[in-house]
Amino acid sequence: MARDKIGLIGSGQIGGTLAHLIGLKELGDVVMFDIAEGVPQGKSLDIAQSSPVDGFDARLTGTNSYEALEGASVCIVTAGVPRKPGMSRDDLLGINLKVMEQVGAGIKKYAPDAFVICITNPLDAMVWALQKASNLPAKKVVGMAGVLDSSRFRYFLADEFDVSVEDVTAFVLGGHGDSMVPLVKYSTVAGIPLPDLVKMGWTSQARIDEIVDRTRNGGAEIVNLLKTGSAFYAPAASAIAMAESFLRDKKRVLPCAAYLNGEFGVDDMYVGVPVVIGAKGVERIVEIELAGKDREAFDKSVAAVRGLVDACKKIAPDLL
Ligand code: A3D
Repeated sequence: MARDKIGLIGSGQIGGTLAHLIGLKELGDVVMFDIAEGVPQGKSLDIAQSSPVDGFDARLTGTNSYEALEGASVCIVTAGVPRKPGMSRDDLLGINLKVMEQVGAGIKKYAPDAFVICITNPLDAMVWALQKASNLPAKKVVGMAGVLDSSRFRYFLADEFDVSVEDVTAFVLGGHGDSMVPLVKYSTVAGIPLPDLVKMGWTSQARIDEIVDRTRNGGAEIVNLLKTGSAFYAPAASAIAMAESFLRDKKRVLPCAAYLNGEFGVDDMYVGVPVVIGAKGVERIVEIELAGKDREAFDKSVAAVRGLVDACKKIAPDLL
């Protein structure tokens, strides 16, 4: 059986880490694309030269031409520019929106059957724009944020309880940003929900509140430490979990930015919700019941995403 081709559009910090992980996990051959000349070529050659040491077989190539993505089964998009001092959120939105238009056109032409995972920020608006620009079926275009936000939440909880990360499950829903919604009720240690663990005296509500807050600010915490650039190891690992579920038809239940058309009372928008990812892409949206404070927080988060999508519509009305 021929190996799958995985296109990485954007070969920066996350792109390079993705390529390395794909090699180590033998998920397929990798085509790294970027507008920066030499960067995808240099990174792919460097990683390829590690393959004899680590013992993985994968063909890694770098390119500045979309043509090389021909026939890709998965495309992971990190192309874009980060926010620089003096740049407003709308400035960034305008620039990355143009990038999504170019990337969408490239995918549409050369990899129309691919499962597409968008990571570029502002995530929920960019994945929306990418789906419009590529015109691929909405179930084949998803955004990565929830897996990362949930993984941060899981890590902090495992640390708090001094238990294995493997035994902690957590769900973070909503848009990717300050308004994300970590769902305490659906987060567990070996199936025991957090509110029960508070009752059992394993932790206090105040500690849970602090962890929820730290999760919400997880991205900013890393940006402040790194000073140049943002997180890339955990974001790359998270997108790989999504790609693997598609390529191996694992049907994992993962929180992803998925296209909602009525589900959760949301129309024509991408928002973080639990989905099943299998060989057909997003095979099911898991419409859990949200009530009380969780519903309020989710609605607030949806409103924040709506604001970004409306700004996109204003900047690029032809996308619609
Ligand atoms: P970075 O290392 O800057 O890589 C971005 C790459 O995109 C650079 O190599 C650029 O040359 C390239 N690029 C720019 N314009 C184009 C274009 N038109 N076509 C192709 N390539 C282009 O960034 P990074 O890898 O650290 O992060 C990538 C993106 O992910 C950024 O938008 C981050 O904000 C975002 N991000 C999202 C999350 C989420 O959880 C959603 C987490 C971390 C980072």
